Amino acid sequence: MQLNNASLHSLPPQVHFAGYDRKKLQAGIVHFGVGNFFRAHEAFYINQCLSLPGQEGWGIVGVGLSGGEHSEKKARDFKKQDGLYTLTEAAPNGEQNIEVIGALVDYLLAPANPQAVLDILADPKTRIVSMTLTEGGYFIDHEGNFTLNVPQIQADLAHPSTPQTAFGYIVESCARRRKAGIGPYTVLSCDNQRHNGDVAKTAVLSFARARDPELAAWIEEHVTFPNSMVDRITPSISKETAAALNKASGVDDLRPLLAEDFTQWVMEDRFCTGRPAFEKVGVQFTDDVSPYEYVKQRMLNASHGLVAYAGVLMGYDTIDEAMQDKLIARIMDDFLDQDVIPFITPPQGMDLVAYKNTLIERYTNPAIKDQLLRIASDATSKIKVFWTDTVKSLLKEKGDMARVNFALACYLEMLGEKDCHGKSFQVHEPTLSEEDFKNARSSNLEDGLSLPAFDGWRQEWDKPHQQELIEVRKRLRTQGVKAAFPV
Ligand code: CS2
Repeated sequence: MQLNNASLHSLPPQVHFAGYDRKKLQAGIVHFGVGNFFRAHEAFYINQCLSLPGQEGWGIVGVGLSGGEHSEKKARDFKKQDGLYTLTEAAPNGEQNIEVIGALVDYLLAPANPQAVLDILADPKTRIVSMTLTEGGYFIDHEGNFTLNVPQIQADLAHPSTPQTAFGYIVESCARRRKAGIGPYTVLSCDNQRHNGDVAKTAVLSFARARDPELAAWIEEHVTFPNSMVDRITPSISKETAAALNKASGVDDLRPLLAEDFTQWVMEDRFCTGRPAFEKVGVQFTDDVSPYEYVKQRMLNASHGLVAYAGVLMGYDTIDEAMQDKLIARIMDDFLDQDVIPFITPPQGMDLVAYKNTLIERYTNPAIKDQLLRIASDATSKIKVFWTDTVKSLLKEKGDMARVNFALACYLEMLGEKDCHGKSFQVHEPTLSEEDFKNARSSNLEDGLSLPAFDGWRQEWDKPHQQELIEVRKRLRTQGVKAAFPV
């Protein structure tokens, strides 16, 4: 059965829909970056809100920023299905729940129609602009400054009415709202960034200042940028997985989605023009998200990276498979126990060892089979965000760098795109230059130290510590991955 508004009322019994009237929905949120994570996380929460009374105004218009065949196909698929898709939530114990998500009321491909995107952003009914742009998508350097000197940003400054970036769109739409006397909207970042709202604010205000300081002042005064911590493991979907999901649901979904049953969203309650009833659907509010971010990024995302870099080199494909390897399971455990947990203060009442055990359960969830290459993608940007504080703490406290060096050495070796069995794979590293790849692959191991992933602690990084990393790499290259694991 095809999935669309008409078939919503005759879904197979194993497929659930919250049962609200989609005809009554209005767009109140515009979202940049409609990837799997957004569809399994924000859209999942909004879907639940929409079934509550008085929430019809919070439908989401998705915006795709990049063009090309892949994006056009995605837009066509969403259109065919009236924005609907199935989300299979899979628990580690094998239980599954299949839910139709109806939060996406429209999807716009920005390069094809920038005016339509600006129109919806400038519409008074739009009260939240959210985004998942990825860790590297904010043009922020390691000192926390926005980089104006990149082609897309320069293009957006030169041609404000045909932007290419989320920041170009936000600032131009704020200019239009201000001119028309329409109030602001809230900018809600949903990326894995430390203080993602502050990062988004820096990006938007820096861009706005370069364009028009008065407009920047208006944005600073009126627009709010709540920080939030987001969490839900959402793997990529291969053709085979899609077919299996559709077989189980009995629906011919063109974009079926799979996620773990665990989900978390913690945010600051700073919405300048109202918000959905998030508190009724499991979102936690707090005055300070930092302890939640620290725990999530330094424990989950960093250990995810560690397992992924080592696992890819050892020839594993998925994280549940890698976690079966005793060396990997042990280093993940030791890394969290010894290199992370002692240096972080958890939110009140949170037990970090219990959190670690939940991570192990989540990684080994056999239904998810999260791809190591997905986790390892854009590792350069992720290391900057997820590892810098851990490395700095260890350097400061003269801690044991063995496990961190092992992870970083694996990252550098991974850029050689060959596993220990000689099998090739492809990394996705949007921010690395050819020169960077050359340095990572160089037989002079010192060249690898220049990679931007390490910029966050370069100042504190003394020669003996650099040499330690080089030694691990030597072992990796001469004796293989297994021999390079710290004892
Ligand atoms: C992963 C995340 O890609 C990565 O680096 O660690 O996508 C992770 O799955 C999510 O942050 C979980 O919330």
